[in-house]
Amino acid sequence: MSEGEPRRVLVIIPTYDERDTLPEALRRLRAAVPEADVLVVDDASPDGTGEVADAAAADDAAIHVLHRPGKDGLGRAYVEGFGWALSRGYATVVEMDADGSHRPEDLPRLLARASRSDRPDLVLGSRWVPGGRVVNWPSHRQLLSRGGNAWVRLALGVTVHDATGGYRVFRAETLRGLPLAEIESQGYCFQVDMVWRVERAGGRVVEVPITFVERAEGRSKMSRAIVAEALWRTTAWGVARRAGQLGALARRLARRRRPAGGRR
Ligand SMILES: Nc1nc2c(ncn2[C@@H]2O[C@H](COP(=O)(O)OP(=O)(O)OP(=O)(O)O)[C@@H](O)[C@H]2O)c(=O)[nH]1
Ligand SMILES: [Mg+2]
Repeated sequence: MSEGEPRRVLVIIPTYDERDTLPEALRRLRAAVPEADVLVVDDASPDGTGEVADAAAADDAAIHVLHRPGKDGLGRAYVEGFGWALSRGYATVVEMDADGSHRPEDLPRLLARASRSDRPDLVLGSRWVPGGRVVNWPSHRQLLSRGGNAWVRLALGVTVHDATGGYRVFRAETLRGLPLAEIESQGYCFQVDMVWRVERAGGRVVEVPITFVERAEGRSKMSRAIVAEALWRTTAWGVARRAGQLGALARRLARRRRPAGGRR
């Protein structure tokens, strides 16, 4: 890339206690997509992930680290990372976990899809489209993911099959068009929130099959609280959406009953 040319791709990796997984994720990512820059967003991990990220950044000018003062959820970590990316002129912004579940070797395919001539606003790495796979996931996790996705399609009218996954490619303009500061959702719900916002804004979301691999090291941050958050927020949004649809229907019927141009 020549001086002054806009930087192209930034991969954001949020981390909390990922000291054992981050170095390998960075090594594989830099090998698979050497042209991409990387931003690690660490929430003051007690296990020292922030220092591990700093050491990687000291050795490699393409790696950057954003230190946040404490654990504040995946959603806010991403929103801060998006702001960092947009203020530096990146054209493409990628979300990726540190735990090895998102294979860096799949990223060239996602990026190639993002730059096809139909210019999707958001490309999702998807486990639940033909060709998508999960490896080493117990059946209760598969059930939760499939059930969660079926639920958000029903409740919100989201059209995609993997709205909860966190391996995705945004065009910078897509992010610029969203009210990022308003987003309050945290875990899986954050991922659903983002897809739904892009679809409601009329954006084009496409899915590319990926192989999702259960983490081999470290500890999952998935918790009951995160599942509960996803359930109550999506239910509240679904109810508000149905109420809005009913209100619109009632207004349409009332207009139809009123004689044309007439007054009551
Ligand atoms: N900065 C930051 N990163 C987080 C936070 N919570 C989770 N992460 C990171 O977000 C990514 C996804 O979290 P995981 O623990 O793998 O959770 P998950 O992928 O939803 O659950 P599993 O499928 O069980 O792994 C990982 O890179 C985590 O380290 C947080 O509060 N702040
Ligand atoms: Mg994970």
